[in-house]
Amino acid sequence: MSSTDSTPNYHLASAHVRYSTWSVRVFILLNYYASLPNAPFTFTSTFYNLGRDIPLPTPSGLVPALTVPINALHHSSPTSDTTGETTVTDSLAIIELLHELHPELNVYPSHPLLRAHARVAAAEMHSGFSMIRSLCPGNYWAWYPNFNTSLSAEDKANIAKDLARIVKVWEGARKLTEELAAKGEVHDDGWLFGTFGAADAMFMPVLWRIRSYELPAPWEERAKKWAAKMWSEERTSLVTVMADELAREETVEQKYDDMVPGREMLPKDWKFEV
Ligand SMILES: N[C@@H](CCC(=O)N[C@@H](CS)C(=O)NCC(=O)O)C(=O)O
Repeated sequence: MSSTDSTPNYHLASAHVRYSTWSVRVFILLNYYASLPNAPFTFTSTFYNLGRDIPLPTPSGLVPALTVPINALHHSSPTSDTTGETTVTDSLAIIELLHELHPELNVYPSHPLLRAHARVAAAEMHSGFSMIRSLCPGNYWAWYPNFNTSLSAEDKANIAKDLARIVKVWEGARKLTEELAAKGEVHDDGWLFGTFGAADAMFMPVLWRIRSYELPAPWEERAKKWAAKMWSEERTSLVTVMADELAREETVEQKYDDMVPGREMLPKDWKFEV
């Protein structure tokens, strides 16, 4: 990472990402961009133990929360008072702010059609898929190989409905991006909307849940290819994102580990087969 005196430094208040589906969205984006050559910002983080570190020291009492220097917000139109810093909460609001602060990163794509669909995808993830979220709590080193057999028929049907829509969103994103790339209108690195951005980060937690809980996703080819990329690329892989937590026993919360019966540990070398 390279930085200069004018490179802004942000601070992320986060839960340990192994249990926090909201925090990981922001953490993965910050991590990805801060590791780029000529990264436009640096960041530090404080990780809290949910349920133990109460109250969380953020305006909403929730994490994630990102603290940014006020002069970074005013970079294009300085006002009289740009001293100090401010804290922004809510994962989607933080992602929108990163897009505004660093348009060159394409947190949302620069192509208007792709950008519209990337925003829909991020927003749909933010407010939707309630069955998977409530029945499959985030616990990303965990593996529940027999989870499906323990579900009621009703829960299975509800999860199947969420999975069908999720795969359609991923497949649709990749198809549209490929079509625009074939016409030379966008650059495509294989992420949902071409370059790594908001939609990839927003969907990372449900992708992990599909793996952890062995959920029967009705895979389509492009969606599966994206999942495999997300899972195995160095900067977005589970092992990279949680390297620190893997080594630190104090990040484990028994309460969350015991929430769903039948827990085993995810084999670290597991990969999506495409
Ligand atoms: N809509 C918010 C939700 C944030 C949220 O609910 N965060 C949880 C952690 S994942 C939290 O801070 N819980 C506080 C606690 O459990 O004490 C977002 O997207 O940031």
